[in-house]
Amino acid sequence: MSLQMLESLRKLSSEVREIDLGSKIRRLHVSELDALTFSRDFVSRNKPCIITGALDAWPALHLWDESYLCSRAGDKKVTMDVTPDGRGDTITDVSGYLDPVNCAGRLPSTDADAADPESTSSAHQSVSGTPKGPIRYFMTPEERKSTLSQFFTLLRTSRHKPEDEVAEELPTCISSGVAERPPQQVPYIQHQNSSLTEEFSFLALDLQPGLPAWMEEVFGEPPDAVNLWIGDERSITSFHKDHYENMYAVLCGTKRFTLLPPCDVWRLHAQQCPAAQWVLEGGHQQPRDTAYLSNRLAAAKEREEGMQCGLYEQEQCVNQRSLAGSCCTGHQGDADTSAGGASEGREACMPADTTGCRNFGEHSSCSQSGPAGLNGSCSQSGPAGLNGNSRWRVRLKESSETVSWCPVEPRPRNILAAKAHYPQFFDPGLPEPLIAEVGPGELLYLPSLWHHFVEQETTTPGKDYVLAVNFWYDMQFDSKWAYYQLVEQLSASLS
Ligand SMILES: O=C(O)CCC(=O)C(=O)O
Repeated sequence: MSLQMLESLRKLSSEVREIDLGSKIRRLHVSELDALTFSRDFVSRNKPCIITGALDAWPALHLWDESYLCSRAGDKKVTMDVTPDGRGDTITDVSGYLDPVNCAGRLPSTDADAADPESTSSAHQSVSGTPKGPIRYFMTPEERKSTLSQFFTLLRTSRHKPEDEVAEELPTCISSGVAERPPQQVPYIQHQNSSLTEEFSFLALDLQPGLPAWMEEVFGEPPDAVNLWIGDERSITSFHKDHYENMYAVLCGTKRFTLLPPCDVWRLHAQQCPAAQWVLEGGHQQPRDTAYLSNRLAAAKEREEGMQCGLYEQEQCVNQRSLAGSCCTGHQGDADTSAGGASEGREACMPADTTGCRNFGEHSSCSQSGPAGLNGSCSQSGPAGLNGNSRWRVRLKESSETVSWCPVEPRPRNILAAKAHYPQFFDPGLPEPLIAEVGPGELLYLPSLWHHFVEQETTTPGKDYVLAVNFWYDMQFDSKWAYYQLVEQLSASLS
């Protein structure tokens, strides 16, 4: 049955391309469109296009740069999302951030037989008796309030890649042979609560006269949300879909959208993962100025002079106890195949006390791993910590929260492993994703339910950031939606 189903889904994906979508996204000038043509040729057919010339009258297109934006924003605090790797809202192998000794047997989603095709973390594999596979959480970014000027400072200083520049100077924890490095931070303004109208309303006039009036006619009402996006090439948005019709305007730099139509949902190998959030613990809550790196280097040297590795390890373990505890706060809804191991772990590490719970106050079952965390057996914390003041940690969300998300990277580092893991995505007999490269002044119509993976490049001379604004309009829940749900259910039953 499932082979037959797979064949039918393959046919569906191919036919949709042959009948209507083709393999290229059409680019057309706004003057070629009106309500009727846009609705007939694109929206009703759930078909993307790139529109040129629609933003020509926006003052933002010419005015917006770092100094203008910062002077308009002044001291106002806005939300920036920060991650260690530029990946917010994505399935991440966090094994490098967990303590392998204390977490052994208690990890929520370990699959020892499956190498994560994107994982760069291998430190945990070297510790005998500990899980050898990736540990996947759906990670959301840390949300930090800062001024826009602090955001730009962090965007720039964090490009210094402390691990490259400072690594040679850093102390190495001998027992693991793994150098502890300062935590990398990648900031991205990407808050999606209609951030432009909620947090950046002082910029709204710069978007006048807005999108062509006929667009609202087509979508039936004003946009539900207008969002501002500011980042650089380090920030990547993983494959997902939205229940919105999306008009995505790029103002500076280039955005590359890798797109799959809704009927291809079965090719994305969605996985259910526990949900967690990145938290940068200690020291670096506020963006630093350029003195930050040199101060940190000096601190590292000072530390190196007086440091006993054992003490250092112990300090890490104190921090890691609550993380180990987090492995055993109930993921009752965890659909991962390792759930059995995780539940054993839950029993095995019930709290002796709750001293490790300071970041997990909301979880009554939150625990620490007991004396093991203090006995020096803790070997390393992966790329998280340098000096005991600052390290990325994984904070679990509500105890039962799991998220279904697509793990596929369209251009993976390890293509062979990726093909083995995600054969439906990389199947050479199936159509390739469509690519939309959207440059300054261009507007992408991204139809509802299309899966999109978004990268960006700082291609505008003199601007080392990418600026964009998007408009989300409510989608119509019509018969296309009902068909889509059928495909999604078939896809879920395939896996
Ligand atoms: O620009 C990005 O990074 C992501 C955009 C996106 O996912 C969206 O507009 O729905």
